[in-house]
Amino acid sequence: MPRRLRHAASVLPVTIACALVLAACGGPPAEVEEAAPDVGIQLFQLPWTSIADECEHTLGPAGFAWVLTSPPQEHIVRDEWWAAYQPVSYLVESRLGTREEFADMVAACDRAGVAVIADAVINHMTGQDEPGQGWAGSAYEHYAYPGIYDDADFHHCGLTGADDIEDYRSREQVQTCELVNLADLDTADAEVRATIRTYLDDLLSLGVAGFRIDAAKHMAAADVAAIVGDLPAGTRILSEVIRGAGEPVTPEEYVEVGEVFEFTYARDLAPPLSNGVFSDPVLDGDRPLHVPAASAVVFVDNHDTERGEAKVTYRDGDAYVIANTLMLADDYGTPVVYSGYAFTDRDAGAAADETGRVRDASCAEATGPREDYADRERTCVQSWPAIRGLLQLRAVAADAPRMPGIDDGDAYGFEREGRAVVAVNVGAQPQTIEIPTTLPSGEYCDVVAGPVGEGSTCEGATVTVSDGRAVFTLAAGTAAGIHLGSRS
Ligand code: AAO
Repeated sequence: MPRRLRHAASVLPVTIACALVLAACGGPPAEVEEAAPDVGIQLFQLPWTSIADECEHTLGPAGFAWVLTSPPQEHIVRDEWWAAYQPVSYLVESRLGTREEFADMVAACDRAGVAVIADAVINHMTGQDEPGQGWAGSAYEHYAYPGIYDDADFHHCGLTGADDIEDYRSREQVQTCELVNLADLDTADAEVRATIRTYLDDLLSLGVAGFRIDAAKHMAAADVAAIVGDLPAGTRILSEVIRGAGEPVTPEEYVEVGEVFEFTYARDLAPPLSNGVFSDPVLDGDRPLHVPAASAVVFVDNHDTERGEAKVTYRDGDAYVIANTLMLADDYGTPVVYSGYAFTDRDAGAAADETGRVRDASCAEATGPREDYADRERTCVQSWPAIRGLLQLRAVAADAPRMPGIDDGDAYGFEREGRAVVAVNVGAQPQTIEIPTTLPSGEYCDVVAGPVGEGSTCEGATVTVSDGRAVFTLAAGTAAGIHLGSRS
């Protein structure tokens, strides 16, 4: 059984001396312990060479713990981004890079303290009715992948007209019919399991720390468990199981296998951003329709939802920062921040050269949020000052309890007891909100304007804590956060 990562990482004795934190430190240097990083970043359709650079220049310095890549295996040759989700073979050769580049990326990220989680597409092969050749030159037919799988390795469910899933309320359809015509592997079969396992072992040999299991819902949880069950201890398994109303296959079934992407989290996060009504999960006592915190991977959006159900994406700059503030300051689940590219066409692939290879891109000099992205321009969310500041706040918050939220008009905020306080204003007018806190009295720098430390002065507004209250004065549509290490 793979070990699950704790949602709040253990506190490490990392010390921020106040003198390093703010240029104008008053009094004796404060010592602030930080938790080991736990936050991930999904770098959607970014080449391995670029991810290697990001690990060194943005992810490691910002304190990201892990990066989720797009699928690395050979895929069909098409311009759309989703070509990556139609495997032709398990060669690590794709429009995102070669096997060698993948291995170099893992090593570079490792040096930067960033683990690599690979997106493993193991539920199916292609959805192509016509024979073809994959990116690395492998020949294939819809149900024939020479040397890998033949027709007997696939489900032909016989339950629907085209063997496609039509009714998500039927477990049998969901797990034995085809997801949008994708040839559905019979993952109950021992040889199929062994072939998939060989692929996962190969990626582990290249140094990955774990896997996102794509379309896990479409494989019985027992099948996924059998495939990943005896992987080396510590291998992370993140199952994609979209929670669907009235559906029999639930995320809870996959908790035994590892962590699960909890789609309810983003769905619950969005409405208050537009209506200002925050229902506080701490006051409510629990979080309905959420897997246990230690099993949950949470996100504001991902590559599917930014093209679908997500109410808040990079397009909504300020609201996106607010949503990420609430997520990163929260104590539920392991967050994964999302960073992709601007698009108007849902299917449009990332910018590529004339051979189809995705072009390198760097976020080292980027900032945001912005409103003026060109089509296919990278959003570079990992470089936004707010995200970097919030990673610092989260590390200082460590495993401090999340105190009950304060909902005041269009503003809302909460404390991580004695360690950090955040507040947001989703309204169209400026608003002041007071949050009870046990932080020491003093002046604090708002780190949503950017992290403090390494000689940098405070970029943000100052928040005063006195008499057990933090007083935030927030412009319309803004967020702010303070932590023990941001006191001047
Ligand atoms: C492409 C073409 C197809 C063509 C196919 C084969 O678009 O027209 O037939 O090639 O040639 C990606 C793309 C697809 C692409 C595919 C293969 O998104 O467009 O198809 O690559 O190239 C279901 C699965 C879930 C899956 C999601 C897209 O359960 O696993 O569909 N996500 C992953 C990846 C995704 C990828 C694949 C899987 C395939 O993240 O990028 O597809 O490898 C309900 C169900 C969900 C279901 C959705 C969508 O969700 O609960 O299980 O996801 O519907 O059908 C509300 C509801 C919620 C509902 C949700 C929908 O919130 O509460 O129940 O809305 O947004």
